Amino acid sequence: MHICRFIHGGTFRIGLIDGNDVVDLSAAGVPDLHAVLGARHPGEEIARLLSALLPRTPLSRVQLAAPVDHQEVWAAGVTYLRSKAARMEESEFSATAYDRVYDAPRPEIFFKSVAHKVVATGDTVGIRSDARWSVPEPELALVLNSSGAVVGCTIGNDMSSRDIEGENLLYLPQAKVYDRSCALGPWITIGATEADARAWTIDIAIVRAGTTVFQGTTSVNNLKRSFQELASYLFQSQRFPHGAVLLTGTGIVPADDFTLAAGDVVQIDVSGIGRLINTVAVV
Ligand code: DO4
Ligand code: MG
Repeated sequence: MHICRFIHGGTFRIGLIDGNDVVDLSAAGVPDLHAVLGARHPGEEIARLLSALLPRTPLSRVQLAAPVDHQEVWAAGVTYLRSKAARMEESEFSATAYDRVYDAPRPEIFFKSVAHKVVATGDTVGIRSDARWSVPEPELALVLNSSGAVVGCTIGNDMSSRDIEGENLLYLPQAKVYDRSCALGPWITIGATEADARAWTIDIAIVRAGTTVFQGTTSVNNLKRSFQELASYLFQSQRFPHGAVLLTGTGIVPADDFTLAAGDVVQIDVSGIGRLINTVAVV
């Protein structure tokens, strides 16, 4: 089951993807994502809402919005071996830190975005004008309720400036947080267990002027830490009344000579969810 945010008549609405249609749950009084995802049983709450006849619009005619409204977006890092190896290559200076955090009990978790800055599918992701080496990071994103339980999953792109991050670990917030550096979408998939999600694949293709210049694939099962382990560190000594979104880290890193350019199209597929697609612009 997929829950989306979409724009209709200039307002943001909550919808349910039903085949080729979007059913407008906001017509039944749903004000925001938390009203559905914060319910004790989101699936049952949706079934209850669907007992009324609600307006539907073909998905092809709907403008999807990023599937966050009041949630902060956080991100875990160095959770796949490929990410650890890439960071250690990128910076001799920080190699030990990446090596240590991969095996440490406490994961790396950093703040990524406030909700209103998150880019939706179809919109533009950014590369910094002062970065020389920019990459997308295709990641499974966990949607957590206010108790820290996983209630859904979406696709995330943790856009990153590798030269800035590699120069000094203390520059990580600048490498990770800037305009259009976080994309989420196309919607939130609910009802999958962690075991279901671990059978999913994550694929990325980067297309430049009609030619695929990078392709990569990984399995969610290569994620070293459990979903609950990551969520519990995020929720340690911190409350999220509307829940939160947590990117789980990347398992795909392009070769060191690759950098994104304006106009590139980044397409990320997660087999159990769908496709997140964005065009790159310099910000
Ligand atoms: O510490 C660097 C960031 C790691 C990251 O974002 C990832 O592994 O996905
Ligand atoms: Mg990342």
